[in-house]
Amino acid sequence: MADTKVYRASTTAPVNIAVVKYWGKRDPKLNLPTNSSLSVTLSQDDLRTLTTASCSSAYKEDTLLLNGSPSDLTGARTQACLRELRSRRAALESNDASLPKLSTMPLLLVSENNFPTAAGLASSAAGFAALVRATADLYELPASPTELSLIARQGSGSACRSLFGGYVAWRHGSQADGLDSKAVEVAPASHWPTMRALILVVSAAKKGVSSTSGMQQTVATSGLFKQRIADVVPANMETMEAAIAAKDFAKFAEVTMRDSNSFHATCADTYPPIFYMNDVSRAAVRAVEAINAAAGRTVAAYTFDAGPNAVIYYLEEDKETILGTFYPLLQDTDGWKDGAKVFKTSVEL
Ligand code: 2P0
Repeated sequence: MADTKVYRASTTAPVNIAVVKYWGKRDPKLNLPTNSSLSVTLSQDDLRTLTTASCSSAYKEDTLLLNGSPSDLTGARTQACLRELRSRRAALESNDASLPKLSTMPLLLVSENNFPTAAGLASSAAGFAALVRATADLYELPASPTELSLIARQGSGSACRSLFGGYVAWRHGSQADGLDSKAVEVAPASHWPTMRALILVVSAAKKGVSSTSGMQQTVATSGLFKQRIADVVPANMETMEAAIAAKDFAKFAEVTMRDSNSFHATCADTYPPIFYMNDVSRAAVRAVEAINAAAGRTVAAYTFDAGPNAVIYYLEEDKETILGTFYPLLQDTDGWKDGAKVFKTSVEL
């Protein structure tokens, strides 16, 4: 009798926010970056993607349901991930004839975020990390998070960093085949468990210039970008790793803010220029500067990705100061419900 059983595995993957930013590809096809990057993984209690991967010979074709809606699975990036996962499963099957032939069965991937889609938070990192790990679990692949990061990277660069909790580096690597362009844990969340992040959702609008095309334009046209890659990022990576090792918040904060500023400066230096931050983003920068000046020490650090939303890092011991400043400010912004507007979160264990 034909095997029509449904095989299934579920997993979750967290969102990560870079403190040294990935921006630029040296190989767009393999999704290899021009520079290393480093991120903090946020708690899954607040922000995560849950993905169930299943396969069955009773299914008709590969299908992806994203937050309840059918989504495109035919993109080159998704296909690269699925091809790699299937070929690893096929290798296991060819070594052990007793294994069911899952690699030839159509897949159903059901993916959901626990944060409002309308919040405009980048979800491709958690999305691809969850897709890759759920399918790897379904296929019972003996792969470490770093090995899976090589696959998730091909879905979306930042996704490779969402396979770990805590503090994570994506080493840019130098090989043409990309096999050394992978994520590694710099420190577990337990190393510095008082780290917190506040996400200020400034706008839920879809960004004007996608990260993928924006970074290509920057690589092609920005002179400042060359300096960022040659000098700024290598120095920031080194200082950031030392700051994390020493749990030196002032240093961590300074590099975080400087690196965000450097990234947005290269965006402005792109021709034509790319602007992700808006007036509200800039007000958040000023608010952080004011909090730090009033405290007489660094208690908060801002960072912005390819959009206007601010992420503020701070330590638990300073929460009264940070929340006291930002909550009232946010409550004045009309049209926003609290839950979709601000997320207070910790670092993922
Ligand atoms: C980062 N960003 O390091 C940087 C900071 C945005 C600004 O990674 O083309 O969606 O899919 O590899 O990963 C956004 O870029 O780009 C990103 P692709 P991705 O988090």
